Amino acid sequence: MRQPAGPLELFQLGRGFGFGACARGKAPRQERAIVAREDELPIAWGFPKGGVEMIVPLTHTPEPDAGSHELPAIVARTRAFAIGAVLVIAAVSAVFAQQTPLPPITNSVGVTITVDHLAGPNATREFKFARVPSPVKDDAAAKATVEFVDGELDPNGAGLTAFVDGLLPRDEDEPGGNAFFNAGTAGGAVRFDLGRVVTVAQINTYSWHPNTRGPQLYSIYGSDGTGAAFNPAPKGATDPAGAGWTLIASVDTRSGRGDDGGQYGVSLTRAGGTLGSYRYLLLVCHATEFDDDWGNTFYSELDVVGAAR
Ligand SMILES: [Ca+2]
Ligand SMILES: [Ca+2]
Repeated sequence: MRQPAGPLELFQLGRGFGFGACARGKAPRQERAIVAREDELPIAWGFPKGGVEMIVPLTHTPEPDAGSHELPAIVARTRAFAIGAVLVIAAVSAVFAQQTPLPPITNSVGVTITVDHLAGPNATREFKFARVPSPVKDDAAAKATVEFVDGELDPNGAGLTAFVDGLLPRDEDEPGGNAFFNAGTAGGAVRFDLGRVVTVAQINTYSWHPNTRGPQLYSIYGSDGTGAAFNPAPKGATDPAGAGWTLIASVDTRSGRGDDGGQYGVSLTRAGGTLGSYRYLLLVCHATEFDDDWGNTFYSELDVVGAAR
């Protein structure tokens, strides 16, 4: 798709708005416009997937002044929106020009975070990684109760049971095979009640998506739930570490280079020991980016491996 040649303007097209550039076509009663749906805006501005190019019929011969013509019925525009469109696109372009900086990774003492990433044809429904074990059905979280704590779940997902049901998505973009927070939100938190205190040797998390919903960005906490300060549902800015929870690890699998799509397996272990003894786990998930609304990770499974007795 070629770059828009004319001034940026906002059009109303059917059910929604589209941004585009309008340039006069050779026919006196037509205009050529490059438009894209609102959710494709960042792509439309010179990125490969593109918007759609369309010929918009005029109902009268355009005036010499390009800013004075009307496209009734199909196209409604306002100059104020056009200015807004320019500002929005400038901001989006600036974001694309610089990669999202990686936040520092913190984890509780001695916890090793192993990350395996499979891309393209190497990512299969078996979730088979070089180091991280594949997901299993009979782990210590298999019968856990997964409870909503904070945020807004995406109703297009499989719901919270997807974390522990032992089922896996069959391809890289299967909303019904994953749990994830809603589009346009910063993330959220869920609690796993293992039903009893478990000495945890390993926690493994899995995700799969072709772009920015693939990487994992979360902190996970554990608690036995007995402390006087224990808050089972710390929300918002409440630090779980001050509410009876122990930080086990903060995980960030983003590379800082591109969308990082693919399949991820993350394994948390502690050399020579366990991760601790917990009845409850608190998973605090963060969107991987805010360039668009699609940054909340598609989580396919969370496994808890109990220590051998
Ligand atoms: Ca699952
Ligand atoms: Ca499992």
